[in-house]
Amino acid sequence: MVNKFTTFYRHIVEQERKFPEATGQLSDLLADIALACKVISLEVNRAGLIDILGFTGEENVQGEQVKKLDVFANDVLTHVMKQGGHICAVCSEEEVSFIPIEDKFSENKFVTNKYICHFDPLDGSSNIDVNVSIGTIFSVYKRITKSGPGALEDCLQVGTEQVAAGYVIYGSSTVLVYTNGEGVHGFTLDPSVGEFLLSNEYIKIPKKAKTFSVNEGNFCKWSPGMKKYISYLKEIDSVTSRPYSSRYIGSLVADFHRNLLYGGIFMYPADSKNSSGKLRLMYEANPLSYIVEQAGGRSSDGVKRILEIEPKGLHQRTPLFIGSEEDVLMLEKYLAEERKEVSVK
Ligand code: P6P
Repeated sequence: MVNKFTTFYRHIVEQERKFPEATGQLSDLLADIALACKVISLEVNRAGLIDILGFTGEENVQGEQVKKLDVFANDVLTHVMKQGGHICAVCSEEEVSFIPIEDKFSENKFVTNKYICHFDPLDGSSNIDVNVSIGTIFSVYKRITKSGPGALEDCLQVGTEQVAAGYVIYGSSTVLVYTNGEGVHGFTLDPSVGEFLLSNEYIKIPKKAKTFSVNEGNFCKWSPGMKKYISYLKEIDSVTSRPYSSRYIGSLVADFHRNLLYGGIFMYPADSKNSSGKLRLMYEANPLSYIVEQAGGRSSDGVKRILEIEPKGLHQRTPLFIGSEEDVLMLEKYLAEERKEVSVK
């Protein structure tokens, strides 16, 4: 039975006690992220009332039309991170490069801006105007450089180096899910008290799914192995619970959250148009992969574990297959067969 009045901050402080060397900075940093997401949640839920919908007319680094809420979410997160003093750099989908941040307490003998953060400030933002759930994704690393503002090497770290990761989904309720390496935990925002209250502790993803999530509009652009796998899922075989149900919202955080709780495999493969897929390694694939592995699931680019991909750029894309372990393994088998057939030819 979950204790109803465990706030997010109380939970992270209790988690912190498991690490004797902890200084409390990561707890404060995570609390700052939660604060920023409460503010974003207010705005997202109010967007229908205020004329905040629609386009700013500008484009972001992805060449996508930027919605005002994207800009707002990015600004709130960046501002709160700068104020908090715990990080040396912010990286965001909305920013071309990383934002270095001075050590606010530089007169101290010890370094206080110990961390760096990657954010997708408002993922799925193309769904804002049609009231589909959207979300904020975050990923936290310890800095590599010794002091002062952060550098690119602090920002381009392999996913296994994450110290915390999470997302906030703005849907019928606002839910925060995070891991700091000690399991995956979910909190629901109670707007009446303005607190994220523990609602789901030590979340585990079912080992085998009955649902697959993929944009089948791209079917003709997929590789033969990918096509074969999707066709396999659609065959009728009660022993292996096929055909699977197809569930695709087109909002990564919403699709991922459903699969995390109910089981499922989410796929955004490479295709003939996007040779590296569409989704971003640093602020989409890595944080969700850390979470899914902590929940007992699996995540790969079809060949390699996502968390072991050495990043080359802040906005690097990767194919993403993530969710229930047995299903991701099955998908990887189909793609391995394909590679074998290609190599024999
Ligand atoms: P497609 C939303 O734009 C997003 O970045 C993710 O949230 C989502 O999973 C994906 O793109 C949907 O892409 O090509 O299926 O519309």
